[in-house]
Amino acid sequence: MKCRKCGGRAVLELRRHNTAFCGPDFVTFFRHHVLETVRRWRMFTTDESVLVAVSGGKDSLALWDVLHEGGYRTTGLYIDLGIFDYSRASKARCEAFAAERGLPLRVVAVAEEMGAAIPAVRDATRRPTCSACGLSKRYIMNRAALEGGFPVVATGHNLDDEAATLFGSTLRWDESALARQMPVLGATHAKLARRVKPLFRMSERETAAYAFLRGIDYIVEECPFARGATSIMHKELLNRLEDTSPGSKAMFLQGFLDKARGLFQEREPVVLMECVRCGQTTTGEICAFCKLRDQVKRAMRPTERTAAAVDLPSTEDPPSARGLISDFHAASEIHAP
Ligand code: Q46
Ligand code: ZN
Repeated sequence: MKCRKCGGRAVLELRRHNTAFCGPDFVTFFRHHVLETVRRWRMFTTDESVLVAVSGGKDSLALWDVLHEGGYRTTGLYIDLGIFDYSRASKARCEAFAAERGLPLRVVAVAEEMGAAIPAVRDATRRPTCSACGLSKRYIMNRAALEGGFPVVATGHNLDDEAATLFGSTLRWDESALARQMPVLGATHAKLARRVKPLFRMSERETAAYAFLRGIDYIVEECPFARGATSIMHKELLNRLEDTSPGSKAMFLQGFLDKARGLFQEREPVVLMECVRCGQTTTGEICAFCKLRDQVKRAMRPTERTAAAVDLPSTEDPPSARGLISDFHAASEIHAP
């Protein structure tokens, strides 16, 4: 197998593009596609400061690398969820990445904002862990952007993430979720930062290959609470489809964006107000984050609050966080030169 660009030995075959690349040419190809996506979708310009939400995983660190190398002004944001060893290891990866490149990294702990880390929020509220976690992340991302003067937050959602989300929303015909399925969510209120997903055209496999070839030290393990998530099942189904018909995921997502999303767009006349407690946007009087914080406070006695805030497991440790979403490892996908 030969590299399409230089004719040298290819290390990665991209069946959906019917092509193959050597390492350096794949890196160039990947960067070109991501930066072209940023420009074509008008995500941000080189004059704007971009807050890049990083989790320590391959996607967000690959994104930060591409944007930094592409000449954009970036600052990382790590949200410490307080999920046992997983959070400690992922935070260390983000700090090392930032330090090696001399890039600024902001760290915000959910425990400080909410009064308890994510596992304790789960125990205190019985709300599905990922729902409380997702809500907290969106809230903290937006607030960190506003407070830091960043007009835009970039996240590392890739093609597999977006296609799986679309698949799930379509199965439920969740119209408001379909209306929000966009690589760019504009700032529809003065207190909302723009949210963008520059990797939405790049597959998980391609992103992992980029991170590997760039020598980025990322956390391979997935969050322990990801086990059994419906989105993982949807990803597996789409992977089977992609295996027999390369390009299916991209066609599904791009086809929706081109042809169907407009049908759902007007059906969501959302009026945003400011939360009377924290000033962040909400559709009611008090925002969902403040309500959740109240719930946590009510459910926990003072001693429990102290323990939860310092990330002591309140019931039991979650199952080991080894290779939960997939056993994919970039190294096994790259053919040795
Ligand atoms: S939502 Fe759920 Fe993730 Fe939060 S609790 Fe873990 S798996 S980190 S993307
Ligand atoms: Zn609020």
